[in-house]
Amino acid sequence: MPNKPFIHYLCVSTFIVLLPFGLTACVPTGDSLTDISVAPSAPAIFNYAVNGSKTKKLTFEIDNPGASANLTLLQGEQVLIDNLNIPRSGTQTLNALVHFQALGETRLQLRTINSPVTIKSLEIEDVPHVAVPQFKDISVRAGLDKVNSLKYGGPSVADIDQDGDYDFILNNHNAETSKIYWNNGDGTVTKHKDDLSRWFMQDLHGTALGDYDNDGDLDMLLSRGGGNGTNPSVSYFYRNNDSNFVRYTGDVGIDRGGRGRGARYIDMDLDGDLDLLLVNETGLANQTPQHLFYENNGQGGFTYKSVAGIQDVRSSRTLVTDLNGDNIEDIVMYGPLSIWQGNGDFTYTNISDSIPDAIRELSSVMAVSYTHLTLPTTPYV
Ligand SMILES: [Ca+2]
Ligand SMILES: [Ca+2]
Ligand SMILES: [Ca+2]
Ligand SMILES: [Ca+2]
Repeated sequence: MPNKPFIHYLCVSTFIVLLPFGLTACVPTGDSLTDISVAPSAPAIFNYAVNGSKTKKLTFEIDNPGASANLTLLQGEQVLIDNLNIPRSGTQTLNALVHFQALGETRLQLRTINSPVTIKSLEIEDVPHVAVPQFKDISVRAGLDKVNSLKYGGPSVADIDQDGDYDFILNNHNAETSKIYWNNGDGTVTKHKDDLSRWFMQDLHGTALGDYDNDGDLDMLLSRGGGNGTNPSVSYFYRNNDSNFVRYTGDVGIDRGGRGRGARYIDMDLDGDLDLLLVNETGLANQTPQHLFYENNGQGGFTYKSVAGIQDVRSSRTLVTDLNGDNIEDIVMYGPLSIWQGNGDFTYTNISDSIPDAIRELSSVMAVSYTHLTLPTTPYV
């Protein structure tokens, strides 16, 4: 017997403008809603009675007139869905699991950014057998700065000081420097005490950690942006000297600038040392190559290498993984999506034709992950 909670809602913009004339645009239909208009300046607010299980599956049929949009669902101040990516224009179906804190009447709010959207239907179903992981923000208690700065890329997480726990580099883009935090092993961290001012510079992007000289410690690459394409910058390379990072950029042969976004250490020629891929955004003049490859010369330095094909891809996000299990790293470039199979000799073969059409048509892809799925013999939903 499906749950049939009582639902009623109103659209804020409609409320303000049309309340004297009635709320004819928003028609509740039991546990499904239809024709909800949400605009960046006009969220939709509605009451919802949480009955049955606290965990629900929400299925949105969304019409997006823009190129892309993002949808957020809030229960009071609590975020239930954070920037659900609506990746293309037109009508599409997306779903999400949410966990309500309590049963009973509550007020929900839908927000959108980048484009107004119309939710043609929203179906809400009980999923009592699924547990949604719950997280609590302990950043300040743990010793992390909460800074109001744009971010780029996720943090770099590794045991930098080799004491058995993960340390963190948190990337900030503009108003704050990127920061290293040492894990104290007791649920707290300590901010790197050395001269952070040398990293207090603007237009920072992603970081990467890898042991480029095979001496047992992790060395760091810090990507720098290119002033929106006007000022291509050379990424900074830091060698790890007993957990002190010393900048060696030019000394190790990294000498070409770009509109830096991220870096990846990959042994691209299978000779046992880590080579470098510096991923850049497209420059204003569409310069080529867009991405920079450096071969590790095995003697503490890098040598620039031209890698035909992949170096000119107009994407600036990267996933490195071994897609075909041959122990050679492959590269997924995305936004737009293309897939490059590593050949182990510093060449990459474009195998993008293997992408299903439904995925190839997506635009504004913001994240890609890879996992090995073993499907159960008895399907469950
Ligand atoms: Ca550590
Ligand atoms: Ca090292
Ligand atoms: Ca190598
Ligand atoms: Ca491979």
